[in-house]
Amino acid sequence: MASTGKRENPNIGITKSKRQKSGADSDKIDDLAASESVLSGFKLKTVLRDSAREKNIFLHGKLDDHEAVVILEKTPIREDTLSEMFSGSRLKLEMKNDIYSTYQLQPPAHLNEIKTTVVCPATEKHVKKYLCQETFLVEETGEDYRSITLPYIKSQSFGIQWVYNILEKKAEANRIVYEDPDQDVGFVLLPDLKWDQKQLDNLYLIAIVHRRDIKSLRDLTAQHLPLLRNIRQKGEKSILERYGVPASKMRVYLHYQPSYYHLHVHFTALGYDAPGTGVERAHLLSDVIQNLLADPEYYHSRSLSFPLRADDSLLREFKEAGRLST
Ligand code: DD3
Repeated sequence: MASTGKRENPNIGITKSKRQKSGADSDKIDDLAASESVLSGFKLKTVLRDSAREKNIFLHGKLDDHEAVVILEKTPIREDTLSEMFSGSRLKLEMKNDIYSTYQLQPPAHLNEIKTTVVCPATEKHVKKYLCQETFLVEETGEDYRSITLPYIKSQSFGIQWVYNILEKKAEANRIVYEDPDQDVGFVLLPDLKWDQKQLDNLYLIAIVHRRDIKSLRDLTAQHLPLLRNIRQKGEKSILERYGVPASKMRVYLHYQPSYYHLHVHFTALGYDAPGTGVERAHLLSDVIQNLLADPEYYHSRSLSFPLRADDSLLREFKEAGRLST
C-alpha cells in the first residue's frame, strides 16, 4: 500500500508551524481566525455528487444569502501519524467473533481533519461542474476553434482573478514552491487546491505563467518553446528539491479544454489517478514541445478532441454549427 516515496519521506517537510510562519502577513492570520465559523451558517440545498469510494461529498447551498459550493473530503491515513493514532485514540468495540473484531477508533482531533473547499459566491457554472452529467466528445478543427470556441471563450467572463492574485502575491504567497519572475518565460509553481500536501501519493502542483496573453494550448507556437522548456526544467528541479520526487515519477501536462483560460501546466504524481489525466483531455508537456518543434503552427492547425458536458453551452454551439454527430 505505502509507496517507497512515502517511506523515504514520512513527513514531506510541510509542518503546521512552518506553514504558519512562512511569510503569512497579519491580515491573512485575521482571515484564518474569522474563517473558523463560516460553515455554521451553511444551508444545504442539494447534494451534487458523493462517492463512498473517494470519501467525498459535493454540496450546493447558501452561505449568508450567497450561493455556495462546499466540498468535504476525508484524507488518506498517513504512516507517520500511526503511533500517535494508536496511543492517543479511544477505541469502541463493535463486534467480536472468534479471531475477528471491529472497532470504532476516535483519533485525537488533529488526526481527524476533513479537507473542506468552499466556493462562495458560486456561479451556476460552479454548481453544474460537480453534477454528474453525460459527456460528448468534440473534434475541434483549427477553423472550429476560430469560429466557434474562441468567440465563446471571449463572450464568457471566466473568473480568473484568483490566478492574478497568485501572480501578484495577493493570495497563497506563502504556498509558492518556486518562482521564476521573468515576464516572458517565468512562472509561479505552487500546490493545486486539490492537494492537501500531507502525503506525496497524490502530489499535485500547477505552474502558472506570468504572461497573460496565452489562453490555452491552442495559442502555443514555436515562439513559446523557451517558456515551455523553462517550466519543464525548473518545475521538475524544484519538485525534486522540495519533495524528493524525480521527473520519472511525475506526469507533466496541459489540459485542453482547460478549466481556466490562462496558460498553466499540471504536475501530478505518476501513481496518482488524478482527474483529467485521460487521453481525451491531457497533453504531455514533452509531446507539446516536440510537436511545436516539428511544426511551429501545430496547435493552430491540428484538430484537437475534448469532452464536453451535456449542459455546456459550448456543446450547444458545436451542435448548432453542425459539428457534432449525436
Ligand atoms: C477552481 C480551477 C479553480 C472550484 C474549485 C477550483 N489551485 C483554483 C482558486 C484558487 C485554485 C487552484 C474553480 C481556484 Cl474547487 C472552482 O482552482 C486556486 N489555488 N486550482 C490553487 N493553488
